[in-house]
Amino acid sequence: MTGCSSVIHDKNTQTTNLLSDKKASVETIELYQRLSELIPKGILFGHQDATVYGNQWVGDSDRSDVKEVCGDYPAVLGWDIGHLEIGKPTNLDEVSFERMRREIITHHKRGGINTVSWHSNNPVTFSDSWDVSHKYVVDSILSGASCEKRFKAYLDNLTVFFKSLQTEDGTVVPILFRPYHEHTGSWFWWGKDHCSEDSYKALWRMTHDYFTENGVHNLIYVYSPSFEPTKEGYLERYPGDDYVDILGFDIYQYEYDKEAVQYTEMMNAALKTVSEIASERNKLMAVTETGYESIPDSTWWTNVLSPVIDPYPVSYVLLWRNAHDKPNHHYAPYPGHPSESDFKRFASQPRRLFNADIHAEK
Ligand code: BMA
Repeated sequence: MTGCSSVIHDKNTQTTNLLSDKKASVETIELYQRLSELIPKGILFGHQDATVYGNQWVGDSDRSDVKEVCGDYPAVLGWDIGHLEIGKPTNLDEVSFERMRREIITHHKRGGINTVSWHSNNPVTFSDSWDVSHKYVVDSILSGASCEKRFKAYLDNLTVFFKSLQTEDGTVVPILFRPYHEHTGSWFWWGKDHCSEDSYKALWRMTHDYFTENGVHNLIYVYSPSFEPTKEGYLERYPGDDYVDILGFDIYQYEYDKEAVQYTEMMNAALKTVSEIASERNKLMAVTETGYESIPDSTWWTNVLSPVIDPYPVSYVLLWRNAHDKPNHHYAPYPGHPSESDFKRFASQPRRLFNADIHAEK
């Protein structure tokens, strides 16, 4: 990054809030400041659902596959609140929201950082995020009719949850919130083929406004399209600097790309483009989702991931989940995994930041 920060400490040690939420809480402003300050030190390692399940375990306490391999928790924990909107007690991957709340608070107290994505159900068809059978869901939400009312009730459920993320002393835990992700693809109802550029931006802004107007001030907004190599493509549906704080993207390696040629090319193109935009707009950047399902390349960490991310001012890299109920659906190693020793090498590289590395920074 470029030495940017969202908080300027003036002579009276007051903080100036440069976040998109002009009423962001002090802890939220400070988290962004802390992320800015960590950029020169390295890249935070993140893992989705890391402390609630992993390879052949689910629901244990104080556990994480990554910790069992390298001795420390990820610095960033990823969570998904899909199904919170419809009032279910568990998310779409059966993580209970009670447990998620506890884990978010615990991780915050141990100095870690939490990010939340949202695989929202389709408010028109009542099916899941991937239901694209109705083409105008976003427009229906924005229509002012019954769907808008229903969707605002979804946002109300999220509001209650975000506000409930409190430590014993009443501090509300700051969250890197990443809604409506991968929207430049068309696999979710908020995707490219299912709404105009203006409708997507309007959905994002409506959501941001709704939360800020309803007293949710612990969110840092993270924008994360899928692969978009050009500035024009990346910014086509960008809701604006006043609505976004961190610029990310989701890119995966796939089985057909065994040598990682395409993955490396895509990552490089996206990292270059997004680092330029981030510098121009004084934003942080992150790799908001990545990985190689089941990590069939035993040296993937040091041969593929490190070399591609290290030249860029990346705040954090989030690896997707290690499903306990889908044998090949894992993106981080566990004890006995073929990439275990390479991950240990990766974790000991100078620019890697895990939980303990950032705890002292808090
Ligand atoms: C996908 C897969 C699914 C999961 C969804 C939401 O990438 O991991 O199994 O339900 O994310 O977490």
